[in-house]
Amino acid sequence: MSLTLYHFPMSPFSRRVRLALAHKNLSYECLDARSDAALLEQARALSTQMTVPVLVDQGQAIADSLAIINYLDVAYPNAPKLWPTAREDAALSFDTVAAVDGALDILVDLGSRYFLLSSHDDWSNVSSELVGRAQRNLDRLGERVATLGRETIAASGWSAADMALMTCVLWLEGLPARIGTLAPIERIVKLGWHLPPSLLHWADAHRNRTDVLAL
Ligand SMILES: N[C@@H](CCC(=O)N[C@@H](CS)C(=O)NCC(=O)O)C(=O)O
Repeated sequence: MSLTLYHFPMSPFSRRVRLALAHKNLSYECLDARSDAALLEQARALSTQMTVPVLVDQGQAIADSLAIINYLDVAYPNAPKLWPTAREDAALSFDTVAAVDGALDILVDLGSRYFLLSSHDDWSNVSSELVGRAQRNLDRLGERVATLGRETIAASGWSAADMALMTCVLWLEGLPARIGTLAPIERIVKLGWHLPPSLLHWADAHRNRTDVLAL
């Protein structure tokens, strides 16, 4: 088996894949594309997504964290499952990840890819509408974990939904302390969203997991 992961150490998308690989007990070569421009070019050349993470398994590249997670469950069926199989668990898990990405994608886009448009007259209307969507997703996730009555999204236990939500909370709560390290971080912090306290409380139950501590 030869697995290679191009990642950014702090990225919530990369971190959820690292948690998934840990859950599957898979060993892999981990290449930090943030620290080495040549590695970033290699990662970008591997797919049309132009984003990190990218996993290479037996010479085949898979881009996008969710595609990678879905792939791992299919390619390594005998390793612990990433997605729950019961219908209600599956519905909650997929919807949770959609809400996580519904928040993260907007905040990353506004703080980085689209930021050059911020001097446009319509920027504040467009960005406040989008940040409103991101906040609705965060609020929905906060309500969900507050009413679940258990520590994991799925009744069957820790799954890819928890990995996505945990890495989202860690990333968002850690942004203020990282201002000054990368330009988009301050812009994202200043967009005007907030993490519902119930999400921080939910994350507290998982902070001391060995795989989370190793992130
Ligand atoms: N949907 C993608 C999003 C990945 C993503 O946005 N990655 C960012 C890092 S957090 C990236 O590669 N940014 C560099 C770029 O877009 O050029 C996934 O889930 O993997």
